[in-house]
Amino acid sequence: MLLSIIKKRLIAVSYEDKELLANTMQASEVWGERWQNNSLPMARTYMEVACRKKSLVCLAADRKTMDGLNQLLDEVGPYLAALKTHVDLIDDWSADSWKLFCDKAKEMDLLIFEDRKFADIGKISRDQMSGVYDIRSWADLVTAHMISGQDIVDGLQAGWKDVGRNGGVLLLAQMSSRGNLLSPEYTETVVKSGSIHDGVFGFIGNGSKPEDLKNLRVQVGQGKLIWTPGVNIAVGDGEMGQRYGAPDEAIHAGSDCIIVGSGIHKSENPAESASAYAEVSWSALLKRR
Ligand code: S5P
Repeated sequence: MLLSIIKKRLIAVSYEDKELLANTMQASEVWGERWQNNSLPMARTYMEVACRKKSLVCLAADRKTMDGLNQLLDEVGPYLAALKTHVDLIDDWSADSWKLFCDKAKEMDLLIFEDRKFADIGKISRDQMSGVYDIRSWADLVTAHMISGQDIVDGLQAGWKDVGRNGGVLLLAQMSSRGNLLSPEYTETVVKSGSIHDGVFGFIGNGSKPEDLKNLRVQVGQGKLIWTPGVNIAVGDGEMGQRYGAPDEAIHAGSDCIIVGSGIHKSENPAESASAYAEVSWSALLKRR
């Protein structure tokens, strides 16, 4: 009994020490091997932002009006490291209102991630970075499927280069949705070619299954980042085939960022929920070190 109390105290002390240490530590110390093995500027920017904000949370801001998006960002921005958008699902989108929204996100020290899930050939993907939404001018990160081959990464990178900006591509290596067609063999192929490509920021892994994530981390190695949707403090099945796993388990399994949507924007108190996800994710990272 006495022994277990002492043991618990020791664990608590060492955790507090780590927390204290983290306040003064550099991102390189907090992220350890991940930092050492990843020199992509955008990946390091993310690791630094996560340390400043003490959060590994990317908000999936799946709201359909500009007012709804702005209100959500005002409430939860301080608890996030990144903001994920689906620019084409907003009913009252305009270039001006979007610019103001992105400026606000930048002021809140957030990476902006357009989850466009590009899948076309390289040159068309490059052109799709411009067009009405002009994604290349405001997004720091985008998602892509590698089903059309690895030229898609060069195409997207060329899109950013066309406007003199840097960005990173997150390749979908796994998905969280029931019945998806991303087989283990497909995952392996995506990771093999994506891991050696400088334009690849990292991979989307399945947050609903920690064992899938562990396998993915082994294949990816220590360098590239893994970001995971399908995460909710209330684990289980979500709407229309979505599945959820626990945020801390995802990070212990090797994820570097939890992508949370409904767990925050559908909560009765989004700020409270965002703060809880930030706390869980940051503590899990400190314990993983
Ligand atoms: O496999 C995936 C990949 C992505 S990027 N499963 C996903 O759910 N996503 C995205 O993450 C999805 O497009 C949505 O914006 C978010 C999850 O939202 P939630 O409400 O289920 O947390």
